[in-house]
Amino acid sequence: MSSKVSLTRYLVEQQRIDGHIPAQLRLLLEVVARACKGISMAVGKGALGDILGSADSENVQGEMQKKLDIIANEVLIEANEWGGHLAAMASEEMEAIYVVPNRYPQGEYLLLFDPLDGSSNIDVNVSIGTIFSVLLKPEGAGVSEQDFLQAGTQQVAAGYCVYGPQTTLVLTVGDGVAMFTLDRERGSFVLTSEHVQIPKDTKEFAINMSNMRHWDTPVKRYIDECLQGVEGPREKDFNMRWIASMVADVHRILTRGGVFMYPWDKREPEKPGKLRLLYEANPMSWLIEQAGGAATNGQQRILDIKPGKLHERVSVFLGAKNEVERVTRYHSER
Ligand code: AHM
Ligand code: MG
Repeated sequence: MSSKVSLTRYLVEQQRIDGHIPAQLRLLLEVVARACKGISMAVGKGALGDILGSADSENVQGEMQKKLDIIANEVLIEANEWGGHLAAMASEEMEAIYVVPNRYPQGEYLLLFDPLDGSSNIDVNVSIGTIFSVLLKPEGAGVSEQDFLQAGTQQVAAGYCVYGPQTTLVLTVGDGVAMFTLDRERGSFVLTSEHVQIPKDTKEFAINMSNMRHWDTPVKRYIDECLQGVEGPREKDFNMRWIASMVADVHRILTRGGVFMYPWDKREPEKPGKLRLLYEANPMSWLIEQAGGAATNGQQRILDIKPGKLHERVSVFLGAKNEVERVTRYHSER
């Protein structure tokens, strides 16, 4: 890989060589990256800025918002609303879609995001991130929530930015997965890995074990077999990691392999899962598939799910292909 390829150059070359990134999409991705730089700066201030703690408000999911949830949401909206590349945005932190105001030109793309994923980790200085997904607005006048209800296979770009010891932007436009590390001195994202691939097998799983007693039988079976180690049917010892930031757990999996699960459980049986389909599961599932992994909800490929509503939730099993296929098979065998 040639040294010091900036995100801008990578996108220009994608546009030029493959022709599958139209100029407006390139602009959109650059703007998202710029917003992520702004969020990274805010995150880095920690207790020195007015960013930690609760905002004393609830989002549409009934979850308490942190100050940084709201700041990150505003940064993304302000960066993206005026460029002319978007028709509307949707966010974990907003009940309704945000239509680009009339004073700005309207573009043909829709941007969805979880502005600050892993909110419970903000105040304790553990990795958090921004997740985003880009769709094309269906033809027709105006824009409505219905326009966002597209299967994950329709995404034209997806990615996340993880704010950890390093700030790393991870992106797919359907041509593999590329990672860009923020060069803090230069203020630009630099390409640091390309054609990322996840091994098909793994000895590392990520799940919140404290929910074990609430899990469904297939999930209990899968984890129980992992825990039996070399003496059990898997005949190998497994390691466990759980960061409680999907962004950071997925980043570890894209970097060194593994499998991530946030299944349906009996705590709130009417909800299909905790994570949101359109701006968490779909972009992550596409990245994982682009890296040779798999992603299902236990029954079907996540990217094939036709969403019924904007903030729809879903069970998530993603990562190493053979492990995801195994736990999915356990769901069909019960
Ligand atoms: P958030 O978007 O409100 O931060 O919630 C999503 C997060 C994921 O990043 C993470 O995998 C999960 O919630 C952790 O949940 P739990 O605290 O139940 O382990
Ligand atoms: Mg989230």
